[in-house]
Amino acid sequence: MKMTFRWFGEESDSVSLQDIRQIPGVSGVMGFLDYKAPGEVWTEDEISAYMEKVHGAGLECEVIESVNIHEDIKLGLPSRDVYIENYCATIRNLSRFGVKVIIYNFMPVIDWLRTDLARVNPEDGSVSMFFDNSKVEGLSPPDFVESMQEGSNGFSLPGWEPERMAELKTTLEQYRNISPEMLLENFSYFMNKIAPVCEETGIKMACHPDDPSWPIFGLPRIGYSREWFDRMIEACPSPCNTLCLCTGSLGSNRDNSIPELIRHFGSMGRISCLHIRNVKFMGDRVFRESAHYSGDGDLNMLEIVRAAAQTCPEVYVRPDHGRMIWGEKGRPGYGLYDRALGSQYILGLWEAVSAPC
Ligand SMILES: [Mn+2]
Repeated sequence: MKMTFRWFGEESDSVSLQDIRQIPGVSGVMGFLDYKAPGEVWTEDEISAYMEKVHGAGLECEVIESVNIHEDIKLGLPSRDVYIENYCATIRNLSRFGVKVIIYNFMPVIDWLRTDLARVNPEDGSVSMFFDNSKVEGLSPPDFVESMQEGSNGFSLPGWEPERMAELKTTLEQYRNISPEMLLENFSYFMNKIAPVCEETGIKMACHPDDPSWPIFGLPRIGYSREWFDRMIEACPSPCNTLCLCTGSLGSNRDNSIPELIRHFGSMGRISCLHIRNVKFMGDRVFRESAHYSGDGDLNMLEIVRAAAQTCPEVYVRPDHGRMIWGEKGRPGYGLYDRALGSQYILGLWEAVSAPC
């Protein structure tokens, strides 16, 4: 297992590389070029400059989170072939700088969604992201994005970049006649086109689940259950077709047992990355993002880590969204303190479950 930390780049993150370097047991970042739009080629010069900074701070960058998929690929438009070619060029370029895994998601139009980005937890004054499904019902995505942006502390949220949002209405219209089956076909087309390049360069693609893990706003979705992920793997059996199993995203849906999902896909060799975090249910499809500690939420972190240590011991791990604590201000979910605590908790569990009896 390699413990890592997400890093959005100097301009886009309140956390510095040195901050990350000082967290015990964290060997690298899950890196990102924050200025690249979906569909663009990441050039060697751009990657080289980024890697120089990360390596200069004494950290690795073997995972990229994310190279986003252009909407035309998900929609299956004829223009997708150009964007897939660009994606292949990016895969080749990243592989020359030691990258082993590329995370992405296949969610139409909207990325992860919360109804409150900064909800104060009354018992201790910490601040969590929160989701209440009843607040989404009856709202249109554009109304929704507006309320999300207001609470983002001035940071642009991943997947909610202004350029993408400008075209939101048109894109929503284009999805009207796309069923989940068709989305799966478009996924299959994409994966099977890029698989030879992944195999030749040794890169694994890691699909991040939909968040929250059920269909939303009437849009087609395929990445939220064991059944759908089984079908996604069948659609492209290449070993490069893997998951970034996010315990909080999949855990938002109570039908998903996270330790079981990890055992299932881990023993198939299909988990390259794990995002580990906890959720606290507060009603039906109502939850908040809690501290990583099992006792603070509803997921069993010990069983999650045990399943991972037993079925995918070589996985890249990072603590996922944390709360805002100790007065910290930062990108929602991506402050330093709570995620650093989370990393130490996960490392402790991992050490304990891996120790010989
Ligand atoms: Mn995640």
